[in-house]
Amino acid sequence: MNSLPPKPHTRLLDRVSGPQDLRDLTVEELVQLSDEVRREMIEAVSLTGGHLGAGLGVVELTVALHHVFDTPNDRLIWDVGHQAYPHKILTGRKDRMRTLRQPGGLSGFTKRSESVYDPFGAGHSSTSISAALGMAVARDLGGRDNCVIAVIGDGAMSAGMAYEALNNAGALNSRLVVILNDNDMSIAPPVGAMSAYLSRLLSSGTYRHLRHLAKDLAAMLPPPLERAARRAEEYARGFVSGGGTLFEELGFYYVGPIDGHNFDHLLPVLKNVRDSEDPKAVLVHVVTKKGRGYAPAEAAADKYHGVGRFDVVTGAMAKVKANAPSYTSVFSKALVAEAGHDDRVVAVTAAMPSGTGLDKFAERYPQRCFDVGIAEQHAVTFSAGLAAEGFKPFCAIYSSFLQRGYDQVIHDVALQRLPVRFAIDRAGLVGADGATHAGAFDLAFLGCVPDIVIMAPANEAELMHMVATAAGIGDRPSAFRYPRGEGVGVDLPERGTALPIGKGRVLREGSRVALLSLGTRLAECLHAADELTARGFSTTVADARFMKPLDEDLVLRLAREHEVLVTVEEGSVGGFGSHVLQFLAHTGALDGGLKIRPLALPDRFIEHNTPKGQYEEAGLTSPSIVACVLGALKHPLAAINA
Ligand SMILES: Cc1ncc(C[n+]2csc(CCOP(=O)(O)OP(=O)(O)O)c2C)c(N)n1
Repeated sequence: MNSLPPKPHTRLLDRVSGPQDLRDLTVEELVQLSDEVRREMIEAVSLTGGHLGAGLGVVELTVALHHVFDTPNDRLIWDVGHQAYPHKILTGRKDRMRTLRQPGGLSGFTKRSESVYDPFGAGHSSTSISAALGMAVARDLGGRDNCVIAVIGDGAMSAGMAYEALNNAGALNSRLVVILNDNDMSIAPPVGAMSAYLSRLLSSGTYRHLRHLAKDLAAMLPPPLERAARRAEEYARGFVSGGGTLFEELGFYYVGPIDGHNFDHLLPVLKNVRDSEDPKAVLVHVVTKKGRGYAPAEAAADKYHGVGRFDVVTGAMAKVKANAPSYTSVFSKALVAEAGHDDRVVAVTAAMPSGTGLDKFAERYPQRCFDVGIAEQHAVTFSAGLAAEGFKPFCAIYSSFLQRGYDQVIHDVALQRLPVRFAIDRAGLVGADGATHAGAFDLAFLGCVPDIVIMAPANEAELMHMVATAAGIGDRPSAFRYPRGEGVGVDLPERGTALPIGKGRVLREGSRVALLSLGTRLAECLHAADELTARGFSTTVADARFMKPLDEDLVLRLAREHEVLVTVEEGSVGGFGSHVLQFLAHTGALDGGLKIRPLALPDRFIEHNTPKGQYEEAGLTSPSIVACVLGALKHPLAAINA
């Protein structure tokens, strides 16, 4: 279906200002409302861009949950939060949907500060069961009786954290509902044994005929559920016992699989689960289709997971004019080039093959590329194992997701000096995905780890050189971090050339001011230098290339030969500038008259915006750099520029 269903004259949705308005609707009305929510969501996302497929797949589930449960008193927790657009439409945010992911607008994820209907914020995956269990236990301790429901996808179920939570929940005797939204997709097709297990559950338990269901219920359900089911036989519709499932072994009641687009299945099951007084966790296995109801998204669930603007009728995505290849694609090209020269080069991704560019590597070298699922901790230690056996693993993980694997970086990789190469994409501020996805902290959290080499390219050719450099570092771990988006448009070599370890480069020699950049803010430094030079302040610009080992000769020379030294990085406090300061403090270079100013991200989370807007807010653009220098020099124009 390419075109959407015709618009009804009176929209039910217009009468729904919150979940209380859909509690009395009939099934027919819920079906109509679902169509309207779907239409509303497609139209909004076609204008704003954002996550499309996941939300379309849970429209009926969302409507059913708000129909059956007493939200926000009952706590509804969406895993990742990227599928919560229908939930936002139904919980009083319909009029702001066209501000999604825009500066000052709605977040693309659930967020506590945005609505009482978002009891737990998300962005990173597989946290929902843990959070829900905490809330369920808090409810018990507080003597309340509300329901707590976590909705988690089959992709998110591949993360260790989800198992930790299931394991705990199965033993805690606290009433909790986990809805496993099984659409047989992560961003890419799901991987691993759990995914295969869920498929087997589906094929063995396809929705059974009604006459079997009452028997199934009597056999499997706890007494209150059984009673409720007996009261109304139609309540039984949709129940199928998986019998002896993994989830039952973990201490859950398992209910399913049920059709997540069919209210005749959803409503009785959810009502029974709601009314159960049994202090035991229940897992409801719901089967949905990602992209449901919008043909282009159904046909290409991976491509429509997250989209830019698109044409609703044709599904055609708006072309973004690219001036240069993206850092991600350059990393991919560079790694393929390295792999062609060395068959020990292997690549690891945690469920992000296209996001990291490793899909291209996998096309070329399918045996040497490993998608381990949403499992960053495992990805790191798995890479350590590969390195311990002499391979050259490139572990490609977004900066913010690498936070998940931090202990593994220290304990399994660095402590053993294993040469895992970390390709850290989405470093720095990432724009519309906002604070949950910002790559703000990797320089700080890696910089304090002994023996690791840390690089940040200033442009895409430098990235190629850093991939080659990392390939050659065989005696310790290394990392290179690069931003989301396109490069600056420099010529690219066929293959990178290894750089001298721990050496920076000077791009422009001056005498009074030195700007020392790490990463892609170099372009802003060069603009700032133009401006400063035009105002009569002779300015040196240097690219550190390495945060670790630090180019101490370069740093010392810049400190000794200039009146002002400004460091610039797209990372939090505690990163590059802090290391420069630490080093200079011990040399005594700070005891004289040097005015040093470390420019880093401010000590607060930066909300979603355009990357440009975010960097302006962070004070990391050329006008801010100029203002910082003028301020250090106590120049009268400093106040005007600030
Ligand atoms: C820790 C972490 N790693 C990776 C991601 C990127 N990511 C966002 S959604 C997603 C797929 C989730 O799949 P699933 O849970 O099945 O939900 P669906 O989108 O299919 O509804 C991934 C890998 C993330 N958000 N958090």
